[in-house]
Amino acid sequence: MASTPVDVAIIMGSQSDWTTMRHASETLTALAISHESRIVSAHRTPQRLYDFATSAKANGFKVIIAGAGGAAHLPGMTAAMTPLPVFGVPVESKALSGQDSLLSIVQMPGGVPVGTLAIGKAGAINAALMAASVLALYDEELAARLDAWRASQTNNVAEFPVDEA
Ligand code: RP5
Repeated sequence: MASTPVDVAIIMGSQSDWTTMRHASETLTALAISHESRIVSAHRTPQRLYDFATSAKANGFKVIIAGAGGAAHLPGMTAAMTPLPVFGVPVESKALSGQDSLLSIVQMPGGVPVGTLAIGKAGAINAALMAASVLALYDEELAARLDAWRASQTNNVAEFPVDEA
């Protein structure tokens, strides 16, 4: 029996990226979107990347979130090998604070797009929300959950600041 397809794949170049990319996973979990997370390195495990990217669509994934730091080729190489939408998250690197990751991911040549988010945690959360928006186009229940998530965020913003301890 075929296994149930998972909607979103979260891939990252290293275990060290999980501190950032877990925020994408947590956001998808909050929206009840099926997903799985894997370490796939463009440089250290190129065959794993090839196998993943070339079979991602056939395996039922609908959106890919790819996080990497430094010379961050993972999102772009993934986008080169799949027609699925790929959202790239620049992980904050030690040497250049993620500026290297950002430029590596965002400066794709015309014809091979990677939807590039902000450096770090904010980018990981927003990549998940972008994935949710795409999936919600054809899923009214998810669209309602996404609306509720955004309404909750709005309701949690206090009108006046308070002194913090
Ligand atoms: C990249 O190199 C990874 O995405 C990670 O952000 C960075 C450093 O990897 P580690 O040396 O911590 O494994 O490929």
